[in-house]
Amino acid sequence: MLDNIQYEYFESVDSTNDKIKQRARGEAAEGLVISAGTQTAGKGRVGRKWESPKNDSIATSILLRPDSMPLEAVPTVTVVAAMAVRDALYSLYNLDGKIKWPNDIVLNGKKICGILTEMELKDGKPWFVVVGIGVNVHNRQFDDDIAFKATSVDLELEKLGAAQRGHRAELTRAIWESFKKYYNIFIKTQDMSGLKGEYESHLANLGERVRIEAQEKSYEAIAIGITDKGELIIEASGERKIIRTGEVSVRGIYGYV
Ligand code: BT5
Repeated sequence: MLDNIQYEYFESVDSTNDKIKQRARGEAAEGLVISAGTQTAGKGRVGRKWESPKNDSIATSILLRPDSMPLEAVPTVTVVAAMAVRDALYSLYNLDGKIKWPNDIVLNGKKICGILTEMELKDGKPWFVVVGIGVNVHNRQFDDDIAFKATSVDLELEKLGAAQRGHRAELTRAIWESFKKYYNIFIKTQDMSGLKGEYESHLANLGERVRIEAQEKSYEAIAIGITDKGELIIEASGERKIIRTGEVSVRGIYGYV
C-alpha cells in the first residue's frame, strides 16, 4: 500500500527519475516525490528527450517499493499513472483528457503529459520502481519538432474560455493523491481488473482505427480495449492481438493521436 507521500522540490535537476533512483539506492522510503522547476536531461522512453522548460511544466517522480510485484506487472504502473493524471486534470480544471495508451495524456489531439516508468532489479525481482510524470502547464511555445503535437494546461483552459490557469504545485499534489488512490486498487490484485472499466472510458481511439508501429513493421488495426495486465487489445485482419508496453507506437491514422 502506498501511504505516506513526501514532497521535495528542486529548481533544476538532470532528471527527476534519475534523482529518485539515486535516493532509492540509499535508504529513501516509498512515497518520496521529487519535483523540479526544470530538467537539464529530461527523458522520454527509449532514449528520447523530454522538454521541460524552466517553471513552465511539471517534472515529478515517485519512488515505489512494491513488496512482491512480478516483473511483468511493472509496466502496468504506467497505465495506472495515466489514469491519475487524467483524473487530476479533470477534477481541478475540468479538462477531459484522453489516455493514449500506454503513457500519454492528450487533449484535442495533442500531448499534454508523458509518463516514464523505470525500475531496478535485485535478485531478479523489482527492487524499486520509479514513475516519472511530465505535464505541460504554462507552456505557450514548444520546440519546432513537437509544436504540432504538444499542448499545455493553460492553452487548453484558454480554448475553453476559462479564466482559470494551471498551478504546478496544486496539480502535482492532485496527481500523486489520485495516483495513490488508483495504485492502491491496482496493488491489491497487481492488475487492472478493478480499474479497467474506468480506464477504457477514457482510452483514446477506442473502437477506432489505429496504426501499430512496431520496429519490424507497421499495420492498421482497431483498438478494442485493454487486458487485465494493462496490455492493449487490437483487432487486425479479423484477429485479436495483444500489444504489450514496449517499443510499439499506436497512432490514430490521421495524425499523432
Ligand atoms: C514520454 O516518452 O512521453 C515520457 C516522458 C516522461 C517525462 C517525465 S518528466 C519527469 C520524469 N523525469 C524524466 O526524466 N522523465 C520523466 P515518449 O513516449 O518516448 O515521448 C517522448 C516524445 O514526446 C519526444 O520524442 C517528443 O516527440 C515528445 N515530447 C518531448 N517533450 C514534450 C513535451 N514537453 N510535451 C509534449 N511532447 C513532448
